[in-house]
Amino acid sequence: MLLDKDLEKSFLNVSIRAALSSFYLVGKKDKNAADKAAVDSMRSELNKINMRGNIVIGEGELDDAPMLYIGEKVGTNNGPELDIAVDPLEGTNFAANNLPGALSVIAVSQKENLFNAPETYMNKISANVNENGIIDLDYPIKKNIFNLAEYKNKKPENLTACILDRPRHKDIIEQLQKLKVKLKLISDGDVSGALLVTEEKYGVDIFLGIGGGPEGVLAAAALDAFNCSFQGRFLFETENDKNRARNMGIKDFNKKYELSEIISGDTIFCATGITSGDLVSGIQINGKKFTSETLVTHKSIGLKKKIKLKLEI
Ligand code: VTB
Repeated sequence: MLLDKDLEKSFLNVSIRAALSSFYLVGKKDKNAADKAAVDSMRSELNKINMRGNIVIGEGELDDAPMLYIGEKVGTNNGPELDIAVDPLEGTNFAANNLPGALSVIAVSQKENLFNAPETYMNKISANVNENGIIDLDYPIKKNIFNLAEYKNKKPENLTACILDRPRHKDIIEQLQKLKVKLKLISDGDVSGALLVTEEKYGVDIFLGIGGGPEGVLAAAALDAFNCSFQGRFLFETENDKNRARNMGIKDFNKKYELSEIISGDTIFCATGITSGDLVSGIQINGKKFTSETLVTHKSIGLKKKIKLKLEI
């Protein structure tokens, strides 16, 4: 079974409405309020769709998140069985501080085709490469850069690497500097960071480093439609992390996940801009109408484009 065009329109609407709701809280210095607005709206729009939806990645576990928690059932309980991953507000700091890059993100697959990711860190790597063995999480940085340079027919100093600006990345950043690779250091928003490898115009050749696991799975859904490569390895630091992983059926805590193990089958991915960023423009309000821009991918029909819409508020 494939995901039909109507579902694509429905999820596009979900993503746009969540972005609009959050937009009203942009620059109000209140991350939680901006997040809650996106969550409430996303949940209420999801519940209008004819489907039996299961949240596999959401706001957290039931104890911590009253809405869009992992395992929550959404939709009219009538229609296809779908797995849904959401990040209603990716980049809460961006929204609270009115900075570029806040997004509403959703990814959908048929039941049991989307990895149920624990709320832990993930070591990730992505690039616009569709051959095995060019980039790999287990290669030293130098090997990844040299392989990618050869593959792209560029010199290492003409490659750009995107990475979250965190003390934990000090060593990787120093190695990249030694190789004279150009850096794009991002303060948050690694869904967008990982997706900047998809097209030359963004000027990013490789994304790497440790960020959120759920964000890794969301990015993987879009990277799959772009035929890019992605690998991720969860990092389970505490006993609590390990117990949660065990409960989710993860046996090998050190496993390196390939893209095909994270997402398979048909998928729809939507990322709507709340504030304008590298990937998409933010919401603009003009009287009773607003304009939104969404990156939409739909794997089975090869759709990967930005959709700009002017709609009634
Ligand atoms: C990233 C980024 C998010 O968390 O996953 C990051 O995409 C990782 O966590 O926007 P740390 O901030 O602890 O490094 C965010 O920055 C916030 O969820």
